[in-house]
Amino acid sequence: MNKYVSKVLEDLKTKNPNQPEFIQAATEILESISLVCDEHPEYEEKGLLEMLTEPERVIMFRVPWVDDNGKVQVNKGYRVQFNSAIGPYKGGLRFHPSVNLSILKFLGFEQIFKNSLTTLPIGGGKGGSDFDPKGKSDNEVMRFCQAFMAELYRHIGADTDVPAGDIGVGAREIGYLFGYYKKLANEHTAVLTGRGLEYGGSLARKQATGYGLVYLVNEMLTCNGKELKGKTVVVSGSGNVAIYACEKATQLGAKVVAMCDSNGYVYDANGIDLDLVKEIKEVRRGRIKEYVDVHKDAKYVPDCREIWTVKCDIALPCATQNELDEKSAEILIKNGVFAVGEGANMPTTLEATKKFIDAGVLFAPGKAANAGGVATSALEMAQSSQRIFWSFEEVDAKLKNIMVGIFHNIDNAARKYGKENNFVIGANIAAFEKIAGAMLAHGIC
Ligand code: NDP
Ligand code: 2IT
Repeated sequence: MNKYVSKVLEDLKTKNPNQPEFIQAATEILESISLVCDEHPEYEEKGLLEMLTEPERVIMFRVPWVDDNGKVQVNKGYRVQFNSAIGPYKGGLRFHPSVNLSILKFLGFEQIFKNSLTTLPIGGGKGGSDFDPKGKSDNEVMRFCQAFMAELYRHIGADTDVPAGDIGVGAREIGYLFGYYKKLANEHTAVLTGRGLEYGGSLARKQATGYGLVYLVNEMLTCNGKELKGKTVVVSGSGNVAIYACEKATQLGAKVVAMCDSNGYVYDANGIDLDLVKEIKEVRRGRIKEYVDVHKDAKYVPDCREIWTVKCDIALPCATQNELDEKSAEILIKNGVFAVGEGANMPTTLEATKKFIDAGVLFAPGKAANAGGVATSALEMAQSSQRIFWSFEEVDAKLKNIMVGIFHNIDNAARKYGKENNFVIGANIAAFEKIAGAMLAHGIC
C-alpha cells in the first residue's frame, strides 16, 4: 500500500479507536485509492487525506421530548457535516437505537463518495438519533421530530445542509421534521428531500433507491453477458429500499423469493407478493412474519441472518450495515450466486466482499448501487429551485440514465487501474478523483 495512505489509515485507527464502522469504511476506501495516491505525491504535502477523513463539523445535541405517559425522554441527536467540497452537505437522517457517532461517521464518509458518483452538486453528511420510532404513537414521533428539529434547524438550509430519510425516517418523519423547520425558520425551502408530493417532493423519490439499484445491477449484468430476466433474487430488509428493489426486479422479469425484517425472513417459492408486503410494512407498520398469515404455503424463519441460506442467482442486501458476513458469502457462493448489489450502506463485511470478488461474483458496492436515492434527492432540489415538477417518467428516465452512467464510470475507473470487474476499487477511485479535484481547488480550508 502507498506509504502516505497507510500512515493516514494508521493515524485514523489510533485517533478513533471506538469507531469500528468508521474504520471499516475508511479502510476500504483508503486501500482502494492507494494506486491513485502513487501518482500524486502532492496529496501528502497538501494534507488531502487527513482533511478528507476528518469531518468538517460534527454537531451533537440532546433531544428531550415528552412521551404519551407524560414522562420526559432524552435521546441523543447528531449531524455529521463531513465534506462540502462538491456541494452542500447532503445525506439522510437515521432513527434507530443502534445509532452512534461511529455509525454516522461511516455513513457520512461513504456519502461523500456516493454523492460524488451521482455527478450532481452535493457534498456528504449524515445525521440521526438513537430514538426508536418502532412502537411509538404518531404523536410521540411528532413530538420527537419537533424536539430534534428545534436544535437541527439552526445548522441546516437549502444551500448549506439538506437532510433526507434513512432507516426509521420515512414520509411521516420527514413531514413532521419539515413542518417544524418551516415554523422555526419561517421559510418554505428545499431544506429536506423526500418531502411529500403536496409540499415540494419529487415523483419517484420514494422508489428511487430500490429502482436505481436494479437499474445499475441490470446494466452490470448486461455488460457481462447476463440478464435479470428469469433469475431468482433474495432481497434482505422490507423497508423503503427493499420494497422498491423487489418491485423493479419483478417488473424486469426476475423472481424475488425472500425478504426479511430484523426478526426473521419469509420465503415464498411462488415469488414474493409485494402488495401484501407493502400493506404490512407501509400501511400497518407490521412485521414480515404476518406474511405467512395470508400465504400459508410460504415459510417464516425467525432469524434474519439465515436469509442468505436461501439459494439464489442474485443477492440484494437492503437492510443494514454488516448484515452479510463471510460465512453467509460462502453459502451464497456455494449456492451459485453470480451477482450481489448493495442496496443498503456497507451491508457486506470487508471479508465477505473479498470472498465475492475473489470468486468472480459481480459485486456492485453500495456507494454506486444505492446512489439513486440521493441522486433523486438532488433532482428534487433542482425542481424546487425552478419551482416546477417533472413527471414520474421524466424523473425515472433521469434516474436510469444516472445509474447506467455510474456503472460505466466505475467500470472504466477499475479498468484504468488494471482492476477490471473490481467495482469496489472502481467506485472509490472514480468518486475520489472528483472530490480531490474540488478540495485542492479550494486550498487549505
Ligand atoms: P427502512 O427503515 O425503510 O427499512 C429498514 C429495513 O432494514 C427494515 O426491514 C428493518 O427491519 C431492517 N433493519 C434495520 N436495521 C436492522 C438491523 N440492525 N438488523 C436487521 N435488519 C434491520 O430503511 P431504508 O429501506 O430506507 O434503508 C435500508 C438501508 O438502505 C440502510 O442501510 C440505508 O442506509 C440504505 N439506504 C437508504 C436510502 C434511502 O433512500 N432510504 C438510500 C441509500 C441507502 P425492522 O423493521 O425489523 O427494523
Ligand atoms: O444513504 C443514503 O444515500 C440516503 N439515506 C439518502 C440520502 C438523501 O439525501 O437522499
